[in-house]
Amino acid sequence: MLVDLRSDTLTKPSPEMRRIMAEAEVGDDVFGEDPTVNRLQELAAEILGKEMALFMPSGTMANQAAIGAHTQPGDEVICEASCHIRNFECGSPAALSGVTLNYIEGRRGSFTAGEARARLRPDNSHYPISRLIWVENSSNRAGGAIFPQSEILRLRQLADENGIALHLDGARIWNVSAALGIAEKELAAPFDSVNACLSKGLGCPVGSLTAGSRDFIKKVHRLRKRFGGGMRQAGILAAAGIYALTHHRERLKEDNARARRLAETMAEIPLFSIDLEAVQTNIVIVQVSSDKINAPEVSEMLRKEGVLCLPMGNTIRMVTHLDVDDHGIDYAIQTLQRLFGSL
Ligand code: TLP
Repeated sequence: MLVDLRSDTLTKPSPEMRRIMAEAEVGDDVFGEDPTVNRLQELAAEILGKEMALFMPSGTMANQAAIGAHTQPGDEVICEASCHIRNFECGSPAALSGVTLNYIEGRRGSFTAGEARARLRPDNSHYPISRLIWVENSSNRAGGAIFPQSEILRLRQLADENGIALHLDGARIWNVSAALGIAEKELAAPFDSVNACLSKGLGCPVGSLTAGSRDFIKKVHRLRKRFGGGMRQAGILAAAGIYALTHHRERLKEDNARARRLAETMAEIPLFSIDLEAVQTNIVIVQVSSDKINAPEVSEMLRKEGVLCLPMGNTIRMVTHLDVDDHGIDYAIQTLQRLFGSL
């Protein structure tokens, strides 16, 4: 038995998704002539509640193009310390857009409007210009925790008072929507722009979406070309996106529930310490709190039993997804209890 919990990016397209991809009507999307890409973009704009959406090759490119579209070199982006753009995008905000990140050490990946307000730069020639506030929801590194929507509304007010843009890295907005029972467009409404990934919980092989106003998407479109992300007969990939948006959102509640079961099991094993309150969607991050065994060793022991997880520092991460069912989670839980229950 193999239960791969390293990431929700590991899903393989289902036979039905592959069939729909193979049959997709295509054209050259750099000419704007791929009907399936155009359909996906219209559907995404509708679901995310924005004027327009653009199909992007990856979440990283979607994030970096959004930063580039909102800022000028020398500007500053206010974000949370653990966010993906700061830690896992190889320095791209500096390398591609020439911006610096003014990061807040928040809680569970979120921060308050008061904390953001304290980071705003006065209008003085010594300072960078505070141009963009960045929210990640759910927070990857905080174990899938949800950024409180009430605080997001306060951030909107702060952004309006100061003429700043507000962006959402909603790579896993679908899981947040499933957890809260709130539509994605409502979650995205306070933001000027939003990114969402098709290649994570939704189970597509490739792709992300960026949504916002017509003017914003025009800038993102140019940056996508500059970054080498103009795609040709991309309808084959967009077809998977349309299929996933239509068929795979509803089931994300199951992934969230499975992550919760995993987390509750691990909370009972003294070797692991876990912030159970942070486990609100499909990610579980536990600390290995022992001086006898470390996270890579725990991960290796699990691997030998067919349970794959991701060691990060002295934590291990497990992410539930489309290709792990209840049977797989039962096996992972039994394996954790058997290997570590008495340690
Ligand atoms: N996250 C991946 C890895 O890069 C760590 C994962 O396995 O979780 N925003 C967030 C919040 C993300 O978690 C990720 C990917 C991205 C953006 C980037 O998406 P891709 O991998 O499509 O460039």
